[in-house]
Amino acid sequence: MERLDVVVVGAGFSGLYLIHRLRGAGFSVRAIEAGDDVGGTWYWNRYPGARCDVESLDYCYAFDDELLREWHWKERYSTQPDILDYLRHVAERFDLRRDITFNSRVTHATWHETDGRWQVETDRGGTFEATFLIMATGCLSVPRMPEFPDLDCYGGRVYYTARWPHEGVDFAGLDVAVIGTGSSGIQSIPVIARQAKRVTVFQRTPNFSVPAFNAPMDPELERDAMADIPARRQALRASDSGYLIVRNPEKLDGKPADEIERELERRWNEGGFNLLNVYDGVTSDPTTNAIVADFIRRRIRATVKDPKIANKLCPTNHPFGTKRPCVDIGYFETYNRENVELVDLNETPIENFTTGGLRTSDRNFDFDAVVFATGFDAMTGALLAVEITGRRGLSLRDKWAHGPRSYLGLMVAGFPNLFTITGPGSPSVLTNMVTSIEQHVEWVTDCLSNLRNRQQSRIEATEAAEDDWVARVNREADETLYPKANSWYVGANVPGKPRVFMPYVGGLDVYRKLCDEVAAKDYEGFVAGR
Ligand code: NA7
Repeated sequence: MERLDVVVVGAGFSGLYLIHRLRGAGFSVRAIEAGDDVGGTWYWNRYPGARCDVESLDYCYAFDDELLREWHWKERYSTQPDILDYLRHVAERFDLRRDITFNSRVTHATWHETDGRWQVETDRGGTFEATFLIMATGCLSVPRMPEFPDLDCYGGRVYYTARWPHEGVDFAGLDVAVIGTGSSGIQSIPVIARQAKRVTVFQRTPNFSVPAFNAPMDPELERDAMADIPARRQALRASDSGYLIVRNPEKLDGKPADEIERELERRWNEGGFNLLNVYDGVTSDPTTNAIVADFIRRRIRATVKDPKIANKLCPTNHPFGTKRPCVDIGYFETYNRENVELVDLNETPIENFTTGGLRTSDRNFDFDAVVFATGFDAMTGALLAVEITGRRGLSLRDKWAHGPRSYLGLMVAGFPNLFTITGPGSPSVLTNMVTSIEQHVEWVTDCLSNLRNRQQSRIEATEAAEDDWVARVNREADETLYPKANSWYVGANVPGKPRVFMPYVGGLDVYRKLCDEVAAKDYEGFVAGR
């Protein structure tokens, strides 16, 4: 058994930075990773067209000047292989692999009160003991594989976007079905359609998607971005989203319609999440939201030639932005191809799979392969996949039976010395994940150093602080349009999951300040001791 100061679960963006930072602060640390390499999300999601929806210059670590300077992104929005290469480079550059145990999935983590230590067990029989346990397991890492009747009878090939074969898939000459039109479906469908003989897309909910206007990295843009790295880092850290998109603070009330249209047009042409920031109140004011949503629907109708198909592709059952908007490359254009068919599952639901394909309420479909792009058990899935047992035998699963509860999305009352990186209750998925991860990793490392300086080795959130924080997370979410959508933000995509809005909506800038104030007030809301 290995005894450590800290065990980290996961070796993606969070785990890698934790190893580097904790090691630098003088702690012994080991990360345990299920995959056979680093990368987390970017290790697993290898489907065709997989790409980040945050611009490359923002979607990378900002903690090290040299790292920023030496790495050159190839495109405005990076592909999965490029991000994986980057993370491998980071692992080499900071010599991180020697502190990672690969091919091992953590199954159990148990707090032993008498020794004040976590015991961590893996599916490979490994056992580790550590004073602190840090879950760096990612927000979207447990894929959801819906149970369709008779799926096991289907004789063709079955693929999941989040568990794509490492050797890739050649769809040439094949009839392919795709189920799911979230980000993974929207990114992969255009690529698969260019390769396959036929593609049938089974859509349950149409999504808002905005073109990426992806392009090779503009060297001038890159030069400008790197000209003053400390200022850039400062700007990222001061931003509410963790990326450097210019947010328009103006409201659209009272503005002439033609001016609004021009602004929407301009933001659309900038690509990606720019449209989300077109005016103040897109995700909180129903009128503003409706105007932006209508603009996108008009764009869909202008792109898709068949008006009936365009209509089916227009999202109407949730406000824009309340499900994470997709950023695409030629998604809606794909439906103008002869070899692509769209099936609206609201009109004709799937009844069951057959040996050759599936049957909806009105037709049989035969295909050689099916691709499930059906999402994740988001935010809590990976934490609850480990049997975590805290003080007095309390299991995290029981504690969260009615939804996740935490203080600042960082710690859970009843679970001493357990930290969650970008856990539920923190801004996480509403922001650039890398900026949020850096904030959490730095806060947690500082907290552990602080405890050590005071000869303390134990910290836990109080129930009262947790109750206040949960109330605040809910209250602020209720002031927005987010809870109106059946999104994975509220767990609506997983049958039986409690409906709770999980991320903190108040902005990364506000949140960072709160975390810093808590630390400055001697870790207010936490109890520390020996
Ligand atoms: P998402 O966004 O959760 O999308 C999953 C899609 O799969 C979505 O269209 C779902 O429809 C659909 N789905 C799920 N279950 C079914 C069943 N049973 N039948 C038909 N359709 C189904 O996951 P992604 O992987 O695309 O993206 C996740 C995040 O990764 C994304 O937001 C970015 O942050 C990156 P629904 O909407 O539930 O009706």
